[in-house]
Amino acid sequence: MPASLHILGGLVLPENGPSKNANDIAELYALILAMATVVFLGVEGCLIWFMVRFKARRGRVAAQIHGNTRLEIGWTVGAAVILIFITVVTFIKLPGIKNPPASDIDASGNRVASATLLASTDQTSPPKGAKLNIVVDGQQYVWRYQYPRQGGKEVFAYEEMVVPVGMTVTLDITADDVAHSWWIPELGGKMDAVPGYVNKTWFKADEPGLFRGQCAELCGRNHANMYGRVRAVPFDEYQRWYDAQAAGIQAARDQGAKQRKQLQQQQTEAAQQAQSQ
Ligand SMILES: [Cu+2]
Repeated sequence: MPASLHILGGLVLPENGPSKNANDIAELYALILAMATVVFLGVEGCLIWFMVRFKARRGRVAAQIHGNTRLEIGWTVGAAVILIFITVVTFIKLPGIKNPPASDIDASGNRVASATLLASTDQTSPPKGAKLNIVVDGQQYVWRYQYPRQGGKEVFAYEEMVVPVGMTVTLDITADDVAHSWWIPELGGKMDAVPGYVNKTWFKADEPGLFRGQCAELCGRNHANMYGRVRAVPFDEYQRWYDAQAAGIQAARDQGAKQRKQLQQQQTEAAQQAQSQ
């Protein structure tokens, strides 16, 4: 990713950052924007120049021209060449945007040597090595993330997704109620979250950071507050977060079970008292 594109990200280009798919999208966008700028300046330049050069003057008679075969073939072929060029470049870029690459780290967070292969045909499985699969569930008006179980621990989170740097994260995106749309611009394209469907996408944060996004499909009156965030952290920090989150969830469950038990006990006692009276 050229540094200049990085700087322009969010200004004239789509936001992009540490994930290759987002960068490929930004590069495609930049290429098409550059070509469109050349065409725009050419057309508008000619228009203004002709307006000045051939404007009405006293005693001047307009020439009557009927068609110009060479010119017409020229601009038809020119436009076709531009379209073919854009198509070819898009298809060259597309696999890098769609298919997740291998992780830079293994399941325990150690760096792996050659993680540059891009050979996936199946969106769900990076070609080799570790991956982290998270189920993203859109709900009015919050994002819920279900993490894979690790040693019997259950982990989920809302709004902020914590992931390890260098790990290919595959997302199974769905919704509970109405259609939402998952989009963290710096980490790649947006993906619809539709009840009853699972859409797949991925990202790999090459550097740590906090990447913000928002539900990108009008989903109700509180749509504007349906934020999503991804926090990419070193693997150790991720593992600590995962364990703490699992412990917190377990503690809340235990607490809930205890309270339920107390409540049941109280009810039983009350019933017994009522009977004895
Ligand atoms: Cu929404």
